[in-house]
Amino acid sequence: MQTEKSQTFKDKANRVMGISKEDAILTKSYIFVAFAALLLGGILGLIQGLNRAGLLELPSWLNYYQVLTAHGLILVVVLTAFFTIGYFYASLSHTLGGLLPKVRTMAWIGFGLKIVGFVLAVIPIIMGDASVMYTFYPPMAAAPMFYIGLALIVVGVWMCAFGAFIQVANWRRNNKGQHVPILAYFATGVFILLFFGSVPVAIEVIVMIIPWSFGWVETINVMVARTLFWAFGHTLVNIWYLTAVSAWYVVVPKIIGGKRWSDTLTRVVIIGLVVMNITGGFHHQIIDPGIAEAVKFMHVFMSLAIGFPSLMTAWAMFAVFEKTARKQGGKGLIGWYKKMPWGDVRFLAPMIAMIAFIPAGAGGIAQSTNQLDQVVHNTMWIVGHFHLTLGMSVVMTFFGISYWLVPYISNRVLTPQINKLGVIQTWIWTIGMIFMSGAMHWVGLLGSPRRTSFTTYGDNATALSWSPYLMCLAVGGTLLIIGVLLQVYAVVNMMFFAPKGETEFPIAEEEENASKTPYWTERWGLWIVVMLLVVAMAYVIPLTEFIVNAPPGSPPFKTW
Ligand code: HEM
Ligand SMILES: [Cu+2]
Repeated sequence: MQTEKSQTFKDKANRVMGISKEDAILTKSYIFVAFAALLLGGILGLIQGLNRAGLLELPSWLNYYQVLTAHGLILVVVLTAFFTIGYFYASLSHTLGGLLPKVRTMAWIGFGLKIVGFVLAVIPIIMGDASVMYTFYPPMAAAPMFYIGLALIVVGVWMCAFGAFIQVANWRRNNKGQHVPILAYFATGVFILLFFGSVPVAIEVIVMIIPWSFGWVETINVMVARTLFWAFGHTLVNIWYLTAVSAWYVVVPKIIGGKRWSDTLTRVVIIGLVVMNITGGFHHQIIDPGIAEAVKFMHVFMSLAIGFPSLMTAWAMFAVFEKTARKQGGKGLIGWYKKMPWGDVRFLAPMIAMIAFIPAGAGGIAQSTNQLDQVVHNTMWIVGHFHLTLGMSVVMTFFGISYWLVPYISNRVLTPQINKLGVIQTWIWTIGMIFMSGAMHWVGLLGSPRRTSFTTYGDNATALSWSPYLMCLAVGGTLLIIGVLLQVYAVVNMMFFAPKGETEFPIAEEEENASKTPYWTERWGLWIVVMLLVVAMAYVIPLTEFIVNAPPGSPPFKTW
């Protein structure tokens, strides 16, 4: 923690006057784009849900796979990246005494690159030249412009990552021997993962796919491409998770009037998630041929290792809740839960998000197991799984954050009306997701494939038996779109119309008798080296194998 003495004048001024105008506009822009993406992506999701239930026939100019590509890209890349960056830049600004002008400029350049990249990627999707879905697996090939757009998005993310590194390094220079404030520490972990995790996908897109999609090279090594994609894709998942976890550890305790869980343990969880993360990629390729069993085993082990910091998180959070509630007079073995502020959306949304992570994480462990994955691979189960993890645990935490972050950056306040709206929104989203994700899991077990537009396979009996579940899916999707509309309304209201006033950036304090955090937690150089060693252990042998014993490469295909 920072001591009084070491605070610079700017630091203090910032604390008194709230966020600087320039930093506020930056985060506001990122958050605005994130929620615009939620609106657009949600509408596309509803179209898919209604189509799959046989309730909506798409017009001839709108293909299911076009919609699916856009839905995936807009929600997986745009919503999450813009929210994460906007949130962590506000955190850096708040806890490190305002952004350096140069860092702010980098974040704006990153913003521009991402927007331009997104527009370039969307044009071919709309034209029907890029229905390759957000995973863009070769040998399916989109128009080159799609990949150029993706590459620009990655470079835009890098600008923001380096901006964050410069900001943190600058603070450390001016505060020698001190621990980086906890949210800035989370931001450091997230941006390290964003940078190192997106290097593989950048290599895939820039070195392999773009030349191939232009026709400069004839064939592509499909195995290498998929592997590079998932080294990134799996890391991305954990970046979202780490972002949500930051709010669980740091913000939620403050909102319930409690203290933060052990600072040391929190930092160890962050280091653990950073070091062990990139190596889980092959659990997305468990069913892929051509990967040695031993390699798959190692990746499954590494994937399950991530469960360890997750369980530590679960333990820590419930300990904080119980402790706080008991201090406030909560009684009984579980009776204390009544003391929690269930009517406060800033608590309710992340709380339900955390609870949802229990079945979500369990499903993930099932999928990481070879034999179990045989049953659910490429079925709707998987879609159910990531709507529960991403659509529920992560996105609902983002929603919960928005109810204080948006007023904070807009110099406005959360009114009781909007809080109430938020509570209603949270329940609608919860019920909608239970319906939709539950139906997806179940119908997946019955064999319904993912990424497949409506068909009864010539009135095949098995396929017909899916109908009631798909109908449930559509009901859930309809509830969710109501949730999307309420949430977007709340954000716009808090950004532009709510009454003016000061809103606090909620950061919980450490416990009074907390033991001193050891300084090795600050040695990021060391942790990055460890991370790279673990990555090398997981990827050098299989990638060498794929390249040296490469099967014949594939020319591009347009399968739609
Ligand atoms: C209104 C809310 C939503 C609805 C109704 C909805 C519906 C759907 C449906 C029906 C599918 C799948 C179809 C298939 O495999 O054929 C799907 C896929 C997907 N959804 Fe959603 N969804 C919603 C919100 C979200 C959110 C909030 C996220 C993430 C932040 C998300 C991420 C994804 C992803 C990544 C896919 C997979 C795309 C692919 O397989 O290429 N969805 N969604
Ligand atoms: Cu994964």
